[in-house]
Amino acid sequence: MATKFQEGGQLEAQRSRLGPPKMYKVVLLNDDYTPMDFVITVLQRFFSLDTEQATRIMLQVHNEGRGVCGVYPRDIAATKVEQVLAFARQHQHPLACIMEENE
Ligand code: TYC
Repeated sequence: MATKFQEGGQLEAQRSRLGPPKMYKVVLLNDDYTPMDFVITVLQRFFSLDTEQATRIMLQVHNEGRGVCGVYPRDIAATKVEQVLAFARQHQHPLACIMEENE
């Protein structure tokens, strides 16, 4: 316990000297096959968006090729990408989702 606490304290001190942690955008990409309703469901389920926000982002992806679902610390962004891809594969849709550094 004592060791863990010390390690945690050192990591915390290092991070504050280096500034805030990097943040990552989770981005949905367009394709010709995934149904629009399914994309709206994904945005509601994994990004806690209401129907209006989810519809707006889905249409942006459909019309412009990509759209940002949210911006998160690295581990959370990576988990969201995995969850979206697993859910899409379960339903046999080719939906693509990536993360990229938020500059
Ligand atoms: N282009 C798809 C269609 O016409 C809809 C779609 C929207 C697919 C967003 C993927 O990330 C996406 N059914």
